[in-house]
Amino acid sequence: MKKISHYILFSILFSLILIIGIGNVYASQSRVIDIRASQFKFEPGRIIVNQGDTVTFKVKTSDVTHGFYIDGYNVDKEVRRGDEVTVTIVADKVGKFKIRCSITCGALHPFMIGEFIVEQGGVNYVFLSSAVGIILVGVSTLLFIWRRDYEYQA
Ligand SMILES: [Cu+2]
Repeated sequence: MKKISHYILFSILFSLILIIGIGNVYASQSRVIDIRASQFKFEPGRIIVNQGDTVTFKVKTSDVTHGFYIDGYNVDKEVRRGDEVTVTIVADKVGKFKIRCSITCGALHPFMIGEFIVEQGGVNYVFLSSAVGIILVGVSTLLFIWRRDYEYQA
């Protein structure tokens, strides 16, 4: 009877860690990225974030009206001179996505392309090590109790 309750206690502890862990193994952060569009480029031309990051783009143009379009992320905004257009997304898809100008802005408009790269999220080592620590403490406590019970029986 006693042993069964230990099992239950340990299972509850373990599933609790799993549930919390699913959301925390990957450390996500908020980023603000300033982008300047001009004929015929985006600066910076390459943006790299981690999966799960909340990314806010602040887009300005330094000459004519451009479009700010990101493949696969359903972003398409018109950016006029003098305006700052803000777009916030959660980078939930891993991969390389093209940033394009979606408004014809001149001869080399089709070549106005940038890259938005979403990398597999970084591992949250603080969380992982504390989870491992809790599991170790739990297991050793159980072993201690089991051994003690066994010795009492003998
Ligand atoms: Cu353009």
